Amino acid sequence: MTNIDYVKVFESSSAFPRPSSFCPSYGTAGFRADASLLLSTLFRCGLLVAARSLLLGKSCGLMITASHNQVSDNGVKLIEPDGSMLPQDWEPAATALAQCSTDQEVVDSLRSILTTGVSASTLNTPSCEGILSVLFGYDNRPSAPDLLKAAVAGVAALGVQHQDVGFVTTPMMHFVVHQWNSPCRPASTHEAQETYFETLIGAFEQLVEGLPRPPDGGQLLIDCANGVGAHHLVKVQQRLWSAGLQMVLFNTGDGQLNMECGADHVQKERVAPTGFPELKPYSRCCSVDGDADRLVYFTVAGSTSEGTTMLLLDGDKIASLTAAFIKDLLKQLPDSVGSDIKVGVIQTAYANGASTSYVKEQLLLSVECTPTGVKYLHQAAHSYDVGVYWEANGHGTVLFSAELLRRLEKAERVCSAAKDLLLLSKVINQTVGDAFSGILLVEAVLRRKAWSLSQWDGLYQDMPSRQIKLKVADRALITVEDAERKCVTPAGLQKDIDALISEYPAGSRAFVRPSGTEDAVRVYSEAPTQEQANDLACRVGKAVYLQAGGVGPMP
Ligand code: G16
Repeated sequence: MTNIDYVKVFESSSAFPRPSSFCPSYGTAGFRADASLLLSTLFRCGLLVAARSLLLGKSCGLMITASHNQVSDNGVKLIEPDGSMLPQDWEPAATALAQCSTDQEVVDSLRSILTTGVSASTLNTPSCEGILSVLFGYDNRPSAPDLLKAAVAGVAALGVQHQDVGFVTTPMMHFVVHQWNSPCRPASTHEAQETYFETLIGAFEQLVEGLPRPPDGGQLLIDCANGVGAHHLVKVQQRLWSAGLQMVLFNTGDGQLNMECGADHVQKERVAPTGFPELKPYSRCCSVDGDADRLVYFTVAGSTSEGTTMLLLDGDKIASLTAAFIKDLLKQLPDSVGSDIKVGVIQTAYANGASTSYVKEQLLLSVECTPTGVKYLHQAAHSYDVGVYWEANGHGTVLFSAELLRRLEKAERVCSAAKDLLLLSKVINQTVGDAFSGILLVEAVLRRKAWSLSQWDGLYQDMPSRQIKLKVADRALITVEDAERKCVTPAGLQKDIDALISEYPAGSRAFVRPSGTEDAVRVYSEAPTQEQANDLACRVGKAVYLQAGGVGPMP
């Protein structure tokens, strides 16, 4: 890599100094912080993604978003040429570059990435300057334009071109980057976006072709979190209405992004989002997050004297519905195609215990548990022919192996189940978790099974659970192991958590972990009754507060 102009890198870097009190780290899904702190991080991510593109000889992507976080935050997600996330072995290099204190350190850190590399396998790949570019996408946060300029400056400092994809959801961006690097590269990123909708909607239309509309007329009330999803959903409303799906959009941008709305709010608080009409029992509703990569469904059950009961159909329920449907289809394949197909369901510690039991005991499928972060689940899903992964918060997808797709293609003319599985692999975004893809998937499966929301909800009954978050002075002091189910430091905290759990009935559990997207520590609990789950979460939260330097209100 001899043709890098490091003087230019040094000079460009000087326009984006790192605030001295800000020490960014690559977190659960990239970098995330208050937007006012992020100009240097975006410039350096521009350098990094351009360097990665040069090393791979392909176009990488950079999405400016802080997803479910409050509107004053922003962040960056880095995308590989195949549409996947930045490989984990690059994360330390990303953090080191983002934390450099001087422009010379930035140059040295970049030089180290480009010359010694962080992975030997990437070093020998020739560069293809001139024919590759970095693709940029962003959500509708007001800080996006300035951060985009910083990222563009980083890419330009390495002499790499860029393409502005514009307002996109994160999953659209992953799909577009994948398309851009495919043998049939689209003429423009706009065309790649059209291919995205055509692929997903075209497959949905075929899956539901000839089936009657649901008894409720196919109406789905969608909370768009005042995020970028609304911008695109509105464009496909008419076409989907013709296919029997009537999307009624709320929180399309008049209110504040993610404020008392969005998938994270609905899932954590178990309430309907603000801006929603009064719900009729079992009316179909769903909520996506700010960059539309998460999806949860919800509804209300019949009214009681105390009001209606909120029913949440979260990522675990979506995974269970999907895994059950896929399993049924696989059973219909002839032995020559499908006798040895390995199916796995990947979850995190947040998965409701009842969902894990349902998948293991009713569906008889294997379950794996990884740390939080779709980057871990996605990687684990790759070791199956069909890897179904979802986090309880609604982030997930299903990966089909290339070998299985080849077998299904051979069989599709003679076997309708093979054709259906192929259509599912198109409805389901293969690059990353995707709320729009999730809606089409859920709606198609419910229609195929002629199921109501209540029947779907009846797959299993959730264990009562509670999630809270609290602040500590330095959340890095809390370290965890065993897929985040055990706390290692502060020493003694896990012993206290175990002692608290032992005071609740068998089957109760709780854990603590530092968030990788917010300045917060998360506590999760499950117990036989809601009161017990609330109580356990609160008491574990107090123990964390006392032992890990809590600040602000004690839980
Ligand atoms: C991101 C990740 C998810 C993760 C979530 C919360 O989601 O992609 O895998 O579950 O953050 O992470 P944490 O608990 O570490 O804050 P999103 O939708 O915010 O990009």
